[in-house]
Amino acid sequence: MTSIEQAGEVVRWCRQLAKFSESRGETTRRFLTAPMRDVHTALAAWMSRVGMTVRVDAMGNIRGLYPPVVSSVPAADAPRLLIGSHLDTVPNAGAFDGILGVVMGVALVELLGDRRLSFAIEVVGFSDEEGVRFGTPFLGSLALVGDVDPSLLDLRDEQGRSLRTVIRDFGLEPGRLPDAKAPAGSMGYLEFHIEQGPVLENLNLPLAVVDVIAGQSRATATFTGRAGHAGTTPMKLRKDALAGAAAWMTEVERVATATSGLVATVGRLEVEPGAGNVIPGRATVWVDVRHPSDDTRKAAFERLKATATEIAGHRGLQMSWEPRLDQASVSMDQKIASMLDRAVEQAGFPAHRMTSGAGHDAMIVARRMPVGMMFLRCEKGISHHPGENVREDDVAAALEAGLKFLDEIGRAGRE
Ligand code: HGY
Ligand code: MN
Ligand code: MN
Repeated sequence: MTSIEQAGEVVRWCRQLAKFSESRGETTRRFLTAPMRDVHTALAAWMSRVGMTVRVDAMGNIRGLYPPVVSSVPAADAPRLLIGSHLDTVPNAGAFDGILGVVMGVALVELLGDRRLSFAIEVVGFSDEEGVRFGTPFLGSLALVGDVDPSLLDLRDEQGRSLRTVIRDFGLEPGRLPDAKAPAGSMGYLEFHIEQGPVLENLNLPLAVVDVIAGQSRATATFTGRAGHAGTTPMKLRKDALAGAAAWMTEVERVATATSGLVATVGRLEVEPGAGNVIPGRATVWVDVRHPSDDTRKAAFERLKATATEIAGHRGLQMSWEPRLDQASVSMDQKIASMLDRAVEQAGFPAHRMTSGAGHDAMIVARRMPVGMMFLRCEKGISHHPGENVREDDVAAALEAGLKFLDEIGRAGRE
């Protein structure tokens, strides 16, 4: 099979797996929901067909282990390269964010044919990177690196079900989470991912090698006032929680626009009681702040928290702030990045380095092993949207570069 033929298969697989969704007619697949089991079943069959042993670990990550041949030790003990990304999606997502990186791993192994490696490959499909169901991202990769704080198991989803219960209801055992850890001494982790932005398309390049993944801070700010009758309450006697939240959201945008390289987003807002003729008594705002420099990000985040307190104070509202993520910016392993540069050039394409504004599982996996990321151009930079799309020739380029990378890291392992 040629890379371009396999690229067609990769795109077909991604579009097929995108149909496994919590809602018909769109792609929404949160952590350990029913469609996640369908994805496991479909991927497990393909993984087995290409010679992998497959398991689903206690956090719901699918793990396909492809043994080396040139090795005197069993596959489980052989040096291991991990290739993966996430299986979960945001609501009404596209067909490539996350899942492309998992499908690429299996497709690469299948492309090896009878070429055998001196190391094992483990393809990992993480169960949760987006953090949509429990409000805390990276649950899958945290399990892989052994950093699942027991308190996480008490997190509750919108239906009030704990993470512990959801894991058990999926047929998995939280007590087995330690078995999810990647073996010490793993050679490294490679994540293929769509760029999710317009840079490669503007440069007319198919691929990029990531050098830094920007850090991110997330929190919820809850403004509490007093619900009241929309028709009988004079404006100056109101304690309108949503009006306060709206004033703050305008500040979030103003601060981000005024700070070079900073992005800040309010992507979710909950208003109570939520009737058009009732003055909102409570408004909860989800904020996401990112910057490649941790100092700049943290300073902006603290400033936005202080502004929320000020605005609430001027309006006679209460404001409670719940931090949800403080993820430092993560540099990719420079040895792996250089191997990826060479692999891209050997595949016939210019090597291009760039920063990732999006967060990825590689940020977490980097705690335990060297990590690298390869970006693929995505059409108009669209992502977190059903319009997400990749070109088959770019996927073929990534497969070619991926095969060259396997040669590179194999040589490095023998030196
Ligand atoms: O939000 C992100 O950066 C990623 O898509 N989870
Ligand atoms: Mn995403
Ligand atoms: Mn992603």
